[in-house]
Amino acid sequence: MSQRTLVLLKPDAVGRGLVGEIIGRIERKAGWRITALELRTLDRATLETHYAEHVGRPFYEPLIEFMSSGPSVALVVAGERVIEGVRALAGPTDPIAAGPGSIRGDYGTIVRENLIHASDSEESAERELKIFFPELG
Ligand code: 3AN
Repeated sequence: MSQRTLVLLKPDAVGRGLVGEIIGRIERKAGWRITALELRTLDRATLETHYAEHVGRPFYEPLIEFMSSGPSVALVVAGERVIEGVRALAGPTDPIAAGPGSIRGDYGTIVRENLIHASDSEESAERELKIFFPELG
C-alpha cells in the first residue's frame, strides 16, 4: 500500500548536523522516495495548527518554543507503508526508551528534543501534509 507521510527533522536534528544521517536512513528503505523537501524556520501559527491536539499540556509551550527556535527540514516521503515505517525508524517518543537502531534511540536523550516528527496515521498524514505542503494537493 503506497502512502505519503509528513516528516519534520526538528531544530535539534538540523542544529546537530544530523539531517544527512536521518534522511539517509529514510532513503535506504527500498522503494521509498522523497517527493518534497524544504529547510524552514516554522512560525508559531503553523506549529499551533500542527500541535493543536497538545494545547493545554504542560509540555506545549516549551515544545512550540523549541520547534520555532531554529530551522527544521520538512519533507514528504512516499512509498510502501511509509507512515508506519518512518514511525518505526524514529522509535518511541522518549529517546531513552527508544531502542538502539532507531533514530531517537541512537541520537536522543530528552523527550522534547527527539529529532524527528512523523505522521502517526493516514488521517494525520493528510492533515499535516496540507499544513506544510498545501501546494501539493
Ligand atoms: P510523537 O512525535 O512520538 O508522535 P507526540 O505527538 O505525542 O509524540 O508529541 C509531540 C511532541 O511533543 C514530541 N515529539 C515531543 O517533542 C513533545 N512531547 C511529547 N510528550 C512530551 C513530554 N511528556 N514532555 C516533553 N515533550 C513532550
